[in-house]
Amino acid sequence: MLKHLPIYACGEIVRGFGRGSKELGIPTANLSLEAVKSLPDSLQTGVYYGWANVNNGDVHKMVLSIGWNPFYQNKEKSVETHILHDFNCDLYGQILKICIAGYLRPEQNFDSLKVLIDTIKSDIDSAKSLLDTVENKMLQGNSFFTNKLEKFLIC
Ligand code: ADP
Ligand code: RBF
Ligand code: MG
Repeated sequence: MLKHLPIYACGEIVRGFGRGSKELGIPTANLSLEAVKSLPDSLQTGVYYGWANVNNGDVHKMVLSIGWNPFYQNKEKSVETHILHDFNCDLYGQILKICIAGYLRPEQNFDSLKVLIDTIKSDIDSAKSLLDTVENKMLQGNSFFTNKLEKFLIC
């Protein structure tokens, strides 16, 4: 599975349950179903790190969750990106581009919301330092992030 990385993907940011910001204080940009389906089946569920931009803007570090969120037992598989940047607005309808650089851990269930939040915060710390390697910084500069952006094009 890991031999497929890095993976580049893009799609429209759609609405989820709205829990990321409200319950966790960690907003996640959820990819459209078409974009989720465009990812290889071999990409296992779990937590990943990489790079992301919105509507061809600056490329920021990100953490990514792929799966059914066992803590919430979602019925639909989701691909959610928390971008390590403060946006002052919501991003629904905009185009998210991601580069999945590496795998962190499987999705888990937790005894409390606090443990889920603390675990995501530690994922963020890991991603920050892992993305500082020369090899991973090169991915940030890939022309994929600046290539012509066509709305609703799934690549
Ligand atoms: P939803 O369940 O609808 O995805 P969230 O609470 O997870 O709701 O996130 C809401 C929205 O917050 C995202 O879709 C995006 O538009 C916005 N947002 C603001 N800042 C960020 C960020 N740093 N990373 C990801 N999304 C963000
Ligand atoms: N949800 C889980 O149920 N278990 C997890 O282990 C888990 N890990 C996550 C790691 C990261 C980096 C992020 C951004 C989200 C994670 N989530 C996990 C998803 C979380 O429950 C979800 O973002 C919120 O429910 C809002 O949609
Ligand atoms: Mg979300």
